[in-house]
Parts: sequence; structure tokens; C-alpha cells
Amino acid sequence: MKLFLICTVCVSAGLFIVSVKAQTPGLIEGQPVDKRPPEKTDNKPTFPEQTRAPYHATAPFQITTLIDTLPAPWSLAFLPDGKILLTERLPGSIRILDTKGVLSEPVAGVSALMAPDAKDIGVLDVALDPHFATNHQIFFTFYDYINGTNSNTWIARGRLDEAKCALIDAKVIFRAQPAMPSKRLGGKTGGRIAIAPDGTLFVTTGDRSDSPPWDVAQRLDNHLGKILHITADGAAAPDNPFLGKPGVLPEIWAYGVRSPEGLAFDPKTGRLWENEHGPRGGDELNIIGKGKNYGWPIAVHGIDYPGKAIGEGVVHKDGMEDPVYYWDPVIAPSGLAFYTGTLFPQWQGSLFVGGLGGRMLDRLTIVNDHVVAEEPLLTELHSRIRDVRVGPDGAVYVLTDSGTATVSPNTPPTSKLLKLTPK
Ligand SMILES: [Ca+2]
Repeated sequence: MKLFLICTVCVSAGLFIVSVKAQTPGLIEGQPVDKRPPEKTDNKPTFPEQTRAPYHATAPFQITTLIDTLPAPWSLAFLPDGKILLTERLPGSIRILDTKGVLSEPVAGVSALMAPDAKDIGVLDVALDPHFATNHQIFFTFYDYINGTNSNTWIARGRLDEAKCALIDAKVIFRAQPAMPSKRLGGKTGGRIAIAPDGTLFVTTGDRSDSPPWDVAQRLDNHLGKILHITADGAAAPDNPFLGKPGVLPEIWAYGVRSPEGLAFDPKTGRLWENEHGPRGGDELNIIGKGKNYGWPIAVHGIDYPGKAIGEGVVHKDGMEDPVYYWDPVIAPSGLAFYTGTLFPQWQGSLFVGGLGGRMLDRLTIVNDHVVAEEPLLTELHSRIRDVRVGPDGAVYVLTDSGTATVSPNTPPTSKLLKLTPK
């Protein structure tokens, strides 16, 4: 077990640069990353590449810390001028990080979207309109309280005025229904956005359910546990699968998901990929198809967190989609990004998955829609990874999330934005 780690300090910019050899200590080339027994003792893959892909080490890289004082960041987006939009789940805001590493005040106009009786707003994902260069429009997801206690995931848009650090004409374009009471306002919210080439939005929603029966994800009369597909105005997209069906909400594109926090198009195939927090032993990676059912809580890898079987305890059911890949034990996946740059030729075809509970950035090698290799990165940081994105410069950007518990006057926020470049 060797850890190759060199620390240097870049004095001029006040940034820490850590050089890391890409080989992760304790892992053996060609062997599965996780050798612990499955949580569900009879948990078996339905095809050979569905779990425990062989470890494969690739490119050495270095890490630059761009900022290390974020409270609870959730997502980021790259502006054409090199600045970066950062969202904060707590306290809910959008800020702009400039190229010198200076973080702006919260963008004005975001908190104005809060319901009158809400005390907090939690901002989740942010995405630029494909025509941002001319219309300056951004989309973002958030939650707040409706009627004091109920919440769900809402989608808003507005025009970003960078000079004024303000959002102009901000408005909510879609409210997922129903708003649910929850002990944990920020739990199982979904909220990840992927914008299709035609400008329509795909958005994830979690099932918001703390305990069984979890039946909402299989019912089509609500937006919980779904992949939604809407226009830039918040209407159901015109090619949605259930339009005009009585009792079915027209914004639904796919259903039967649990707590999806990653969504990204594969630029090579155009297919939409999703990851989700599953039950104990059942985190999933899925390819999302029109009108498809992803099984929660009927066909499930893993068991309930207290240890019981879920439903009939089956991992496959006809008419439901099997995950492309599952993690058992779980990594608590968040953020999803295909590598599209040229800085790392070895990472072409890779899919990056943030691991919150797994405290690593998982790099998966994808061939013909299957996971053929796995490489956990950044394990030496022991940080929860909330989001991962590939920048226009080909670098990989990673948001750590030290969690809400650290946000207090006595405990300064320590979440980071990291930039990975070749060594
Ligand atoms: Ca599933």
C-alpha cells in the first residue's frame, strides 16, 4: 500500500497544488475495486459487467484547489468568459467564481423566488441555455417550503447579468407535484438538469419518501421518483410518452427511480445516463429511455437500510429496466460527466461519478454502453464528492461537499472546487 503524494504551494495565486500519482493504493490491476461481501447476500448481476468492474489505473494528474471555503455546494456551470457559476444548497444561492479565484456575493434575484412563508431556499443544479451567448439565460433547480412544511423540486430560469451580479426576470417555470412534508427538506430531491440539443430540459426528481411503501415512483399521477422532460417554458415536451393519457402527468419521460443525483448525455451516442442513490447495496447507473420503468421499489439490487428485503426481493422484473451498473456496497453517487476533452487522452470514453458516501471520484470506462473498468480517484482526500464536470479547457472539475453539519459560525465551511489537470 503506497500513497504517492507531493504537496507544494503556489504562492502567487494562493492556491494549493497537490500532485498525485494516479494509482490508488491497495487496489490490484484487473481485480474488482470492492471486495466486501454484497449487502443483499443473494445479490447477483443479471449480466457479467453489471457490477464490480476490474480496476484499471490510468493517467497521473495534479489537483488545483480553486476555492476551499464553500458551505454546501451542489453544482457548477462554465460561463463563456472563463468564470464559473456555483450553486450552494445551503444557504441557497448562486455565486460567480472569477478567473482569479474570487467568489462573488450571491446573485441577486434568486432568493426572491422563495414562497412568502419559506425561511430557506436550497439551490441544486444550474445549467446554461444552449443560446446563453446571446440570451444569457440560465436554468436552475431549487426547493423551499410551500405552506410552511411541504416542499418538492422546482425549476426556474432567468437572465444572468454578470456585471450587476443579478438574475433578471427570474421566474419558476415548473413545480414538481405534489409538495410533500418531509423531515429532511433536502432529502431525495433529485434536481439534476441535462439540456438536450433541442433546448428541452430533462430533470430528475427523487421519491421524497423516508419510509415504505415508496409506491409513488411507480405511480404516474405524480412527479416523484421520475425523469421529467419539459420545454424551456416549463410545459411538457411535445414528444413525451404519456401525453393525453388520463391520470398521467404529461411531463413524465421515465419513472421508477429512487434518488437520482446525476444526469448526463453521452456525447458519442446521444443517450441519456442517470445515477441514483439506491437502497443498501443498490446504487445504480442507468441509461434512460422514453417511457421506461426503472424498477424502484419492485426490481431492486440491495436491501432496505434496516436490513429487510424490499418487496419480493427480486433484482429483475420483465417490463422493467435493469441498471447498466450497480454499486454494492453503495457509494452514494452524485454528479455525472462524460469526459469530452483532449487534455486526458486516456480518459476518452470515461464516465465520472461523484461518490458522497464513497468519498471518491469514480472513473468508469464505458465500451458499448457497458462498464468495463473502474478507477476510484481522489480517495486520499476522504472527501464527499458532490458534482463533477468537464470544463471547456478539458480539465475535470470536482466539487466536494463537507455537508450541512459543518455550517455554523463556529465551524467555517470547507467544501472545495478542485481542478484536475495532467501531471
Ligand atoms: Ca432501478
